[in-house]
Amino acid sequence: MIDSNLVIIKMGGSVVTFKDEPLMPNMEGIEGIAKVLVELRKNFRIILVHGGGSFGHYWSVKYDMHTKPLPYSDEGIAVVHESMIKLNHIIIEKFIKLHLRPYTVLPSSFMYKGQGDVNKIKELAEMGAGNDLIPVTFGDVIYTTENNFSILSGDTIMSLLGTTLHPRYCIFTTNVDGLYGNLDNKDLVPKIYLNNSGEIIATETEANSKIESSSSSYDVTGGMKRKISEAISIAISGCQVHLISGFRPERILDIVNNRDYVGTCISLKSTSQLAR
Ligand code: ATP
Ligand code: IP8
Repeated sequence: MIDSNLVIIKMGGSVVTFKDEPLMPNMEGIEGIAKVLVELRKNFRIILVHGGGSFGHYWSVKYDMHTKPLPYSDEGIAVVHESMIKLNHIIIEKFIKLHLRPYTVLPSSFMYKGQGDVNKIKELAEMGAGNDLIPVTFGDVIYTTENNFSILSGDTIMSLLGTTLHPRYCIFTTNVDGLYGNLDNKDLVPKIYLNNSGEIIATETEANSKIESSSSSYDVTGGMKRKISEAISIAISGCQVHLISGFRPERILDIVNNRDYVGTCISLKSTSQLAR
């Protein structure tokens, strides 16, 4: 059953940081989204996830955590985790100044042995009900089992939360307008329809359209390719998934108000027919 009052949003690392400049937050990107959340919070409960951008990804590449087999170096684990806490702190501080009421929840508190803990995830949705609080979590390096740690992408967190909590909308923001069928000519794919097995049965304009993807050289968690596969698993569970530019955050309001917007919507064929 869809929780029609809940929206889950990922602030991509490409929005909240300058991905090409190590350890550089993008304060305009953070502020732009915060201002829209002030409006959105009037009518919806929100859970926010943010990515690592030039914080977590920068250090995980430095410590070779994307190429080396486990276990990672202790120093790498400590430094990546600290950098994510630092980025989270920058975001939270800005949110509070802009009159939002964020409440950080470390991903390690709702993960157990590398899997999402359903009860703790449900608690995330509960803690933002009946008050103004917005639970905020983020991609991180987390303990799994047998002395191993693993990088947990914010995109994977989106799919854990989306498939467990069944929000009305799951929205991924990045530094591009949505999914491009062709990265070179920025040919945007506005709609992707899936069958119940998650196979793409049609795009807005043509059946079985081929979607190209590539990932940035220091994206240890797989960039856009990973994002699309997580988005598909959320959409299969019945939730509409939207990919939009985080630099045009007003598009979040267009989505929840059922207005036309620039971006990519991924949904089950049956869900999209019901919703629009
Ligand atoms: P982070 O993982 O740091 O949170 P993010 O969630 O903001 O980052 P990225 O992983 O940087 O997102 O993915 C966005 C990038 O994906 C774009 O900047 C674009 O260059 C790249 N990309 C690769 N293939 C495509 C595609 N087919 N359509 C759109 N963007 C694509
Ligand atoms: O940026 C991974 O989260 P993402 C964060 O959402 C780290 O892929 C620690 C690299």
